[in-house]
Amino acid sequence: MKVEKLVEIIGSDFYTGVPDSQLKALCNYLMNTYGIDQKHHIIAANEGNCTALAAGYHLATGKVPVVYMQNSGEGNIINPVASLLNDKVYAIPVIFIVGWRGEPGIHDEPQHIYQGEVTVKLLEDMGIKAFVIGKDTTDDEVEKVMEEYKAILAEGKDVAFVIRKGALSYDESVKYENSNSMIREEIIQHIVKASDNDPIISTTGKASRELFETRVANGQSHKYDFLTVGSMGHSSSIALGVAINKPNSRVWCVDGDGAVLMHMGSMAVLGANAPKNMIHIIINNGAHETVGGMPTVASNIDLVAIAKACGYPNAVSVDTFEALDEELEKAKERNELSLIEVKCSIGARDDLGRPTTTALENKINFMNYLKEL
Ligand SMILES: Cc1ncc(C[n+]2csc(CCOP(=O)(O)OP(=O)(O)O)c2C)c(N)n1
Repeated sequence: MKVEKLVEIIGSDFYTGVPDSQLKALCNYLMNTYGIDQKHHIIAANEGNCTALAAGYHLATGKVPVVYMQNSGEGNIINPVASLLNDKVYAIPVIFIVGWRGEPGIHDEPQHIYQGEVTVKLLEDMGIKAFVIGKDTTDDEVEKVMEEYKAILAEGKDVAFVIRKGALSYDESVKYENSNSMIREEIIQHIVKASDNDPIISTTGKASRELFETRVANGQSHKYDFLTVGSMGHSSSIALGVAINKPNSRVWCVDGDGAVLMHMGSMAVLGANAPKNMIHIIINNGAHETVGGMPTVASNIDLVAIAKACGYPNAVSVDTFEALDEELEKAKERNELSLIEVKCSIGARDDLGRPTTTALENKINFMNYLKEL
């Protein structure tokens, strides 16, 4: 169905979410219609934040907000849904729009398989009534469901539309760009070169796919890399766990700005622990590039100041390859926790592939490699 029709049927004037490639039609519609506008559309740091923000909107207006997200975000909403929205607590009505990655029977990446299996069940377990919208769902059907939903929402309960692959369409496109010049894949090639044989923990999305392909292009083993294919926002915590327990090895984390924002508290814990053997690199394109390029708030925040305030003894920002190479070398030499923010453009190769090894193979190879260190 056309996204404009879905929005019209839902009839809400406030949307908050974390972008999803499967909800690109909705995300692009919202960006074209509202951009980022406090009154109508806010991209929040994680889906739990979206849920709480939506709750605040309801408290202040009495109206029903919409939270949109990929199904990977269900884990992030469980706590605020169960202990804030639920009708045994504050009975706050919210409409969720959930992109269904990993739907059973439809091929998808390993990180989506289990989440795809439990997507509808998890919503139902959380007391959220779900209706699945597919390519063949008619506008009339959705209208009818929305009529039922209105009665449910009026009781302070929550409802969801689960969106199958290709179910929503939007004819307009949106171009997401910034003024940075370095491209992420080349930044990763420079990091790989500097990292020698050190382990690298890389973040969710195209960064990990580009790291995988960089190893292939270099004829190198994948054993050095732990690709955090799911679990967005957690790669720096994984790296902290590795760094603490492998004190004689240098450990790199290649992070994204969207991922850092999603669980920013991890930077405070990293700074407090300050492992001497860890280098945290944030590739900052101010966007959720992997899922379409929708903006994060990271273009307007000072990640270096945040890192320093969290206790990182070293933090710098670079926007040229010369400065990047220089800072990579300095970080290697100093034997102290270091953060390097790398300003990056928005975009990737069209023919970028996906890891050809399984997640389990990745883990086993990585663990075996760590044993050698
Ligand atoms: C909890 C969760 N929410 C949403 C997603 C979908 N998702 C995958 S990658 C990505 C964008 C990551 O942005 P960033 O860290 O800035 O990296 P970039 O894609 O820009 O390189 C999103 C939103 C996800 N995987 N998990």
